[in-house]
Amino acid sequence: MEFLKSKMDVAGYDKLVSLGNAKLNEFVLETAQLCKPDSIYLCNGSKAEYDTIMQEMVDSGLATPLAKKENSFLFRSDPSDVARVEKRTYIACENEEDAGPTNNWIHPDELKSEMTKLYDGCMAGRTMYVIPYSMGPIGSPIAKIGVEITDSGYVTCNMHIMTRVGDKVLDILGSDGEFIPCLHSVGKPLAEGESDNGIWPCASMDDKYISHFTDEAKIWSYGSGYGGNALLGKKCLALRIASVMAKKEGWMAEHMLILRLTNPEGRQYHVAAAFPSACGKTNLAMLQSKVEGWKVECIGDDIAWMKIGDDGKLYAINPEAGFFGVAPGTNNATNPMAMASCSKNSIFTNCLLTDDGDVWWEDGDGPCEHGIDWKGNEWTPASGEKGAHPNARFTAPAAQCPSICPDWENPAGVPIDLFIFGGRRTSVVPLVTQALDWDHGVYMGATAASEPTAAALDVKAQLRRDPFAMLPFCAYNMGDYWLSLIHN
Ligand code: O2Y
Ligand code: MN
Repeated sequence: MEFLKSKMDVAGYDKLVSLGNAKLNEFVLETAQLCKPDSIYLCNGSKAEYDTIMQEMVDSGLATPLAKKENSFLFRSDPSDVARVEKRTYIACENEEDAGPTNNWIHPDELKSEMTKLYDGCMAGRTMYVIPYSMGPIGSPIAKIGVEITDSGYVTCNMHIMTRVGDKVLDILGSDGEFIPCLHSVGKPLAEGESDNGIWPCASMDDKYISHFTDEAKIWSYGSGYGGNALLGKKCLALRIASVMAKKEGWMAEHMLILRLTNPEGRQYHVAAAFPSACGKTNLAMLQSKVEGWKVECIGDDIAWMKIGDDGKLYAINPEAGFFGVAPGTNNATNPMAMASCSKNSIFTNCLLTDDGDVWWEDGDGPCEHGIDWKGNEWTPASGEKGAHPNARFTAPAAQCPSICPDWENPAGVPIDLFIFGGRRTSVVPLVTQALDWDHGVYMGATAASEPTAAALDVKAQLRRDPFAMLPFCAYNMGDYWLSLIHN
């Protein structure tokens, strides 16, 4: 660490030294030596920190403050960097068989050698943020700690909302605690005196990598600043890396919303539901009951970690702290809870900016006559183009959802009573079918198919099988996944 201090400005140096976590210090030191940032900043998770990083992005033209929404900001990404890219998403492990037929396998040595060349000097001119974060309530026996190192202020602010960041996580980590190392760079080093000038930094498609080293539980992402490619706690850690850990440790990491139903007699039921990306999980999770006397409360809208408790029941937690929801189609009729969740303290990406300083998107609340579209061009309904990108997003704190369940942060989780497997189908299959028994339910989940959405850039098929909505996220052999679910 002495080496770093002598070479660059390291905010948080004393904290790192006093913590004395050798694995963390090595991760920071090795990354700094490889990526060569101008400075290093250890995140403490405070509001002041969020405000400072956001203000820097406002000053540099990357973020636009919204006059109509308290403490909320709009970002426009590069038009090539608007969603997850599955063809650039890799599972690297020693044996190809472990990744199975549904993953994009590569040998770890080959991937490391390709990516190390790209990482060399990639953070020049930038700050390297070190983000200690917890997936799951801090200290929960089901929670996991990650440390994301990134050169993106946008990623850092989004991680503040989507995960639990900062000093409390370091306290739990201590000098010998385990964490999942996550390295991210936008892949756009700056020359001396150069700045982004308000332009979203990223690399070309062929240089984008979202890589998961599943044997050693670590993540390397390069070249994209967007969503699931860059906020590494979400799809990369909480689904792909966690799916492999869960298999080894005897629990489950699933692409599922969690909700609580309470009947008129006060009996609670907990539902976990798996639908592919952008197929309505957020809307179902935030449902409001129209049936007299029944109540619906939201626990999570995207990911469930589940473990069998001492009483033999399956308990689920939502490992996330926020929502990264699809904006188009969300409005006060389809999902008033989501609209309230993102009414303040939120980040919007690739939405249209209205003339009065609000955000707008297709199939939102009412029309828009004039604004600046997601590409930064003047827009009217006659433009013939979308005002917001179909995968435009809001990042909002889960605690702001009016229907959030009082137990959403319960470290013990909630007992699951039933599963739903669904997808986007406009024809052929019945709207709802009930499985005859457990094995029939496994068969239905394993064979579910869905139409493509804007959540993944490169998925164009008319219809694709998406077993348990985990096709892009199960980082081990899908055959083993199915077998583990069959009654025995
Ligand atoms: O990278 C993106 O565009 C978002 S990916 C995402 C975000 C929130 C919830 N689910 C997903 C997904 O792809 O399943
Ligand atoms: Mn999802």
